[in-house]
Amino acid sequence: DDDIITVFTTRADTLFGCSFFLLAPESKLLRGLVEGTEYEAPVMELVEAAKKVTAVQRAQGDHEKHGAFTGRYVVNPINGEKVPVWVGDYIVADYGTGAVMAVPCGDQRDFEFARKYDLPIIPIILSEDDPLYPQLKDEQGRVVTTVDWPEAYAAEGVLVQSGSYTGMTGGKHSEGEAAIVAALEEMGRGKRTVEFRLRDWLISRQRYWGNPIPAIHCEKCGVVPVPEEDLPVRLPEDIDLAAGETLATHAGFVNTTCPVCGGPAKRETDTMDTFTCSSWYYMRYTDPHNVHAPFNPEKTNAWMPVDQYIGGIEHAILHLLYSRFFTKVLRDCGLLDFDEPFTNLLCQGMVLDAHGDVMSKSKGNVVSPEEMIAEYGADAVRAYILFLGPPEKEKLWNEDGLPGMYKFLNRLWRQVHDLCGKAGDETLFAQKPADEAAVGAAKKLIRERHRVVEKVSADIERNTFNTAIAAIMELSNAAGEYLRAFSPDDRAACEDHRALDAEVAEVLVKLVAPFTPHLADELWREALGREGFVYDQPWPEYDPDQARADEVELAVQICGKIKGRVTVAADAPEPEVLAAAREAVAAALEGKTVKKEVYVPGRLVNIVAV
Ligand code: ANZ
Ligand code: ZN
Repeated sequence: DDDIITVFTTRADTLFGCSFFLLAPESKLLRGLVEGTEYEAPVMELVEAAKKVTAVQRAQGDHEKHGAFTGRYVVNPINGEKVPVWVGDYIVADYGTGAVMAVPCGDQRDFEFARKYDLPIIPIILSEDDPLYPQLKDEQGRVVTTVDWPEAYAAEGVLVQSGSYTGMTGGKHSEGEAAIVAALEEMGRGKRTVEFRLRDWLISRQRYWGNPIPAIHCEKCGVVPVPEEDLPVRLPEDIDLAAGETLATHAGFVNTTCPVCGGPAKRETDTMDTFTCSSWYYMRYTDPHNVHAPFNPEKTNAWMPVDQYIGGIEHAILHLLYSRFFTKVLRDCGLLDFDEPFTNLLCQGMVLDAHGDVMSKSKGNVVSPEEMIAEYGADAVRAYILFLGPPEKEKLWNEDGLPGMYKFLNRLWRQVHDLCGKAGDETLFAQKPADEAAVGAAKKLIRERHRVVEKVSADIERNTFNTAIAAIMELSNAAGEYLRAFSPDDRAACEDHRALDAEVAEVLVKLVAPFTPHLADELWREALGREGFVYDQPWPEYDPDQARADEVELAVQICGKIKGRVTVAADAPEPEVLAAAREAVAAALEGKTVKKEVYVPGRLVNIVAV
């Protein structure tokens, strides 16, 4: 007949691999398909059996799949082929359309189903190194309809046995997928869509914390909402939770009067899931003192969405889904003019103990920052934690480097004072006349000042704070060399020096401020003699041209092993660089023939020689 059954698929590229068609046991279509036929009994038996197991359980990968043939066929829109219709108990009725184009070669559940009921498994996507690929790469029709694979084919690859799409890449968002979707849209037999899977959400909880559900139960009037002017309903604070008291046993909370008839009534004592708070709290931050409404949309629209959201991966699924849901509902209500709450998400990795175990109070392996802060200060501890590695990576806690960070910050402190002409007794200066090396140190400091600002700016944007701190250390090293090369008196006597000193001091303080704000503000006022706070200051500028080194040192490798180093002009042409590199390792090359040379500008030259 002419009925059309719609399916939802994320893999339109696999349409040629569809060898059967599945309906959920709850499908309303089933009865009509099998009524009065020999297939009615087995299909209805399966439908009854499926009722005894929840749909969630049935859809789980490890649950044994059950199915029955309906005796009917559908036509595959892409190639006109007849495909048998089965009922399958792992198909979820309320996801997508409750009907699935089964592709056993690409979907593990369909694969297991095909194996169990001996249905064809048609390979339609292969990687080019697959043994079947040479045989099928030009094949437009069907030659292979079953495979000896142990499981469905997870690899991305090239479409085979797929009509005119054969040879295109397959996979999500692939060339083949785009082409097949376009063809279906053209024929009016399919369209792109977005599918959500948000289950019903029971928000009521039987516990004290959580926001009260503003409802009143009256014997006469039933469930009555608390009138708006009586909101919010507040939790009682005189409750003895330790003694086992609950909202339901707290007479002062429970007993109230009915807002409709004025008779005695009882408050709802369930509270709401805490997700009902965490799904929109960030909007409240945009208008925290508002006593009339959750927020003033004007303010919320001005501040939101959140530019950078940070949280543990444990919040990634439900919290983000609910937050988006709340945002979209509020948008649909006309309260918000944006539709995604967060622009960027950073999931920070956990800090584990030295053995790689999660820290927890019950395991007694929690390290407390208080003691470290008491010894080294909050700035050193914060900078050290950020220095441990990229924030999204898991880290093993190790305190050994903390004294090193503390030493670095102390050195930075002295250097900034030195640069400001406030040298203390501990500073080490070479009281010697400026020579070529000293000039080199000054040039290097100027270059580092620009390079490190560029690097730290980019690292902060990428949230790689560890490499930003490492770069500040490099600038500090350059400052150290410079300070050792010129005496304070020489620097004080020269205008150029004074300008450079002041500039580098300011840059160091501003760069380190996000990581060690206390230290930075102290230096800002004490050493630099400025007012206010660093966070009110503009971020330092840099000149990309000055950040480039005029000379670079390259490692010279022979067959991947470093055999020497060579210094060349940063913009030296490749033949010149290669010649210099060969000369630097001439001894090691003796008696060998150079087969190949690879130049990675700014880093290395690798010579393959045998
Ligand atoms: C063909 C196909 C080929 C699929 C392939 C997957 C892999 P997600 O990504 O979770 O949204 N599907 C659709 N509706 C379903 C339902 N009601 N019950 C069970 N499975 C259903 O999953 C989308 C995929 O899940 C869809 O893409 C469909 O199988 C299946 F190599 O279609 B697919
Ligand atoms: Zn009443």
